Amino acid sequence: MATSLTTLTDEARIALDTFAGRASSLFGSPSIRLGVTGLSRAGKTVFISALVHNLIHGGRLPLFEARKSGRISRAFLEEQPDDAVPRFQYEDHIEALVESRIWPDSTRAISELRLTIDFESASGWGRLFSSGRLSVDIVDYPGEWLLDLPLLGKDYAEFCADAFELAALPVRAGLSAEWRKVAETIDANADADEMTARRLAESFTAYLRACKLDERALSTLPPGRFLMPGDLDGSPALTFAPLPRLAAGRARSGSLQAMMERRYEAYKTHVVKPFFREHITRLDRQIVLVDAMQALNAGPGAVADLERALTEILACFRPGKNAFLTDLFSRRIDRILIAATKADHLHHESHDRLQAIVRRLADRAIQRADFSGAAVEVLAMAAVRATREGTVKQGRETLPVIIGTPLKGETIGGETFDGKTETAIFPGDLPDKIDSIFDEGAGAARHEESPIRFVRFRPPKLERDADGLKLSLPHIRLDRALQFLIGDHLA
Ligand SMILES: Nc1nc2c(ncn2[C@@H]2O[C@H](COP(=O)(O)OP(=O)(O)OP(=O)(O)O)[C@@H](O)[C@H]2O)c(=O)[nH]1
Ligand SMILES: [Mg+2]
Repeated sequence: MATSLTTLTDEARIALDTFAGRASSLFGSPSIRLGVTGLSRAGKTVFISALVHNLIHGGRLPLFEARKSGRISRAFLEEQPDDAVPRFQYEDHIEALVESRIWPDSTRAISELRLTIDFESASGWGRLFSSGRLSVDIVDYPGEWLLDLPLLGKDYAEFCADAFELAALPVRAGLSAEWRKVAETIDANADADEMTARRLAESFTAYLRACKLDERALSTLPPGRFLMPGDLDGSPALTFAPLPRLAAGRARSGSLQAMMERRYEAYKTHVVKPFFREHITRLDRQIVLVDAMQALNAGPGAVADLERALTEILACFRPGKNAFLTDLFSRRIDRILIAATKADHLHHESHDRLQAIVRRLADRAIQRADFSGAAVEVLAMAAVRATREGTVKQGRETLPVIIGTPLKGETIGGETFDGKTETAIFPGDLPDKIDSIFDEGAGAARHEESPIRFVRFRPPKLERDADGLKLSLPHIRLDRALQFLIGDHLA
């Protein structure tokens, strides 16, 4: 009874929200909500900062038509529509990137920004009818939270089965051994006990954390709040874990299984669903950022895991398949850009290969999700270009290199960098036969020699123009991304 009541109020609220959204676009300036989607460390915060900076500061955007043809008169930040959501700290992020040349911290909570663009329509017809103003609302959030969306379609028993199946994979077996050992000793039908629940949740969280470390770079790690709890740390809704050998049918009242099941459902109701409802279902356009470089660097097991996470997450954006989710969508996403970020880690000769790899990664997800009616494009890009290109002569050979300042503590072939010295690095080539990258059997347990040499660079030192003003942040194909995501609204 209680659950059906929540559902009812949920839906009533969404209907109201949608009405309010339409009304404001009838009477105010038109607005679109751009979803910046991506797992943790994919580059969401950097992408949003660079996008806004380039629009506000007249960045070089030759492939963004409205800018190229000089039709944008002004781009500026405006008050955001949702009063209860913190503002995206744009100025702080830019200060960090441009002045201190450090990357922003991992995002711990949700935030929002409204960017408004004044433009002149390209056609006389459009000039007559369009207000010449478009507001773009962008939301930033911790990537881990995205991992929770697939849980909405799973009950506790399915969550447990999936968790144990994943944990037994070669790439995870070692990392999960301790948690599984603890879990094996537990009788799901025993009396509920807080200390047991805590011990299991802690051990399960430790396993998820180990999977996330750089050298493993695994992606499918729900529940997301176990890794990024925000203000829910230690609450009952976060103190649960998968149990082995569940009782068939209904769990005995008062048992550990009943307790875990209730908490799992509470997590979905109070944590996942509000996030999904308030932020995901209201999107018009979406960019999905994928850090393929990190997964490639860690080996085929990590690549397969990234593909799994993407497929499950994109399925949640699919209209029409899952009735429960579809009902929640108030709008329809009509364009989706899947973008391989951090392409500045590779020489441009490899950009097409990176794009092909991400296309292949997303392929199954796109097919399974069946985004009927939505245009989907794939792109290799860098929101902030931290390197430039050059060549180095080695004997008779001329090697293409990338030049940048590796972050302090990064290593390559035994050399450790100090965070100050500019260095030329031969990044290696991505293989032209991409099948080997996806062959999980090949090097799953131990990671194989990676085809690329991957180091993180500091954000770039900005050039100054003749007047001594700093130019805007350099990028790779950010303009193409912009054209696809909002270009048609500025036509
Ligand atoms: N070279 C380069 N590095 C990037 C770029 N974008 C992101 N990075 C790197 O990736 C890291 C993560 O980027 P963020 O934008 O913080 O990622 P996020 O998706 O917001 O991550 P969470 O907030 O943890 O979900 C940064 O600290 C940089 O090291 C890029 O365009 N070029
Ligand atoms: Mg972030």
